[in-house]
Amino acid sequence: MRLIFSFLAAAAIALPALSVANAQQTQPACSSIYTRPEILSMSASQWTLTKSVLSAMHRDGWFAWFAQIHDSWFGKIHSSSQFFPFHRRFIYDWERVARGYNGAYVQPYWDETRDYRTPALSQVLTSSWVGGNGQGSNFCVQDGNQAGWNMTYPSDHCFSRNFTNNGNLAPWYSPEYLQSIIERGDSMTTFRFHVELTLHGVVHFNMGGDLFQNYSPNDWIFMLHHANIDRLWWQWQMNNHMWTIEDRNFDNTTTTLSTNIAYYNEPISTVMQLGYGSMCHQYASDPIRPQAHNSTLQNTLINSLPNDVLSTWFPITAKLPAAAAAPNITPDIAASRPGKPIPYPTQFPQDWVKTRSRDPTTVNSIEKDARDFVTAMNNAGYKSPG
Ligand SMILES: *[C@@H]1O[C@H](CO)[C@@H](O)[C@H](O)[C@H]1NC(C)=O
Ligand SMILES: *[C@@H]1O[C@H](CO)[C@@H](O)[C@H](O)[C@H]1NC(C)=O
Ligand SMILES: *[C@@H]1O[C@H](CO)[C@@H](O)[C@H](O)[C@H]1NC(C)=O
Ligand SMILES: *[C@@H]1O[C@H](CO)[C@@H](O)[C@H](O)[C@H]1NC(C)=O
Ligand SMILES: [Cu+2]
Repeated sequence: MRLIFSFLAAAAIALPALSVANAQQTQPACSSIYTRPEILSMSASQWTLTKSVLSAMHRDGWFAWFAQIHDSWFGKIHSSSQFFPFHRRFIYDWERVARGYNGAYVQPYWDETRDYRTPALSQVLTSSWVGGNGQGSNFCVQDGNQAGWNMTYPSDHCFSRNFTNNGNLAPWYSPEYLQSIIERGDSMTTFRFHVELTLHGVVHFNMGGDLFQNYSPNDWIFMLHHANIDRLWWQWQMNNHMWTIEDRNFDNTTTTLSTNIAYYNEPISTVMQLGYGSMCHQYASDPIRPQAHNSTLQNTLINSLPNDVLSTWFPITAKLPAAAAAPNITPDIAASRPGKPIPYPTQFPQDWVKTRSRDPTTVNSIEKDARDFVTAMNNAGYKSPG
């Protein structure tokens, strides 16, 4: 009885929220939704199928095709409002082609924040999965599903990775920081810059080789990475930003929902809401629903952080009812929890920032924010379970 009652109550709350979210929806609802898994949760048979589709796509020139589009449009689809919509549409396009080879293909994502302390030790980067660092003077990748591949775009070369930090990869961004970005991103510009210039940039930069170039889709990690970036955008969208897109386009005009997606010439509105039009995918961690769900991480934050730190860095979590009840905890209580302090993330070298013509002031302020975050969390005695 209690179960039935809560189900009805939940449905009554969910319906008005859905119709508000759909006020701007012009696309038909998908008749079925498929789920993109985290790569390491794929079954052995699903991974075998995925690898064989990828080999066939490589044989038929699709890696070069996608690398060429990304390279040609690079300046327009980064550091602008195009960043999220273009890449959502682009990953969908890749997945569409792959599903033409085998309808059971779904594009997995890599939850890179899980591996943020020591990315080089990630299981994803082992020979059973996508392989690790390149070998020899040209850093040709010799293991994983792209082992020994020769790429043709922009000219013939071996498929390569050149990990930073002498092959060890420096730490990147914690799940806590991404959660903080999602909660503090009060405009598309703020949220987009934080994602683009932290986790997004550092994975490209740290991996080196093909993934570091404007033709980065040569490395299939590109698709895993951008599916994850897309998932983070969706998490933000579910926090009352379903239709938020205002941000500067590449020509410095203000973006609206009817602005076209670069290269595809389709309105941005067509990709905004998962579950409609061609966007019939959802992420295993974040099934389609009108509002964000409370996560285990949020519970950990509520139970571990003093209220001032919580409200500064996690304003949404701080407003959850449980937060009001959470007592201030002293650092030594926090220190007895499992987990470890958060390491400071990799910073981009200044010369790289200049050559990529990114605005150094913006990059520096975002990197400072990320360091201030780590300092505040560690000073509060927070131990990251990750
Ligand atoms: C890649 O190119 C190299 C050098 O041209 C060649 O020796 C090798 O056999 C090629 N590998 C594949 C898998 O085609
Ligand atoms: C590999 O990366 C290092 C910096 O991490 C750089 O100095 C070196 O030139 C790169 N090598 C190649 C072949 O790209
Ligand atoms: C873009 O437009 C805004 C608003 O008109 C203006 O403040 C800004 O300086 C422009 N930026 C560039 C790079 O032209
Ligand atoms: C999150 O949790 C709080 C209480 O713990 C609850 O009141 C709220 O409805 C939850 N939000 C969602 C979207 O589930
Ligand atoms: Cu890109």
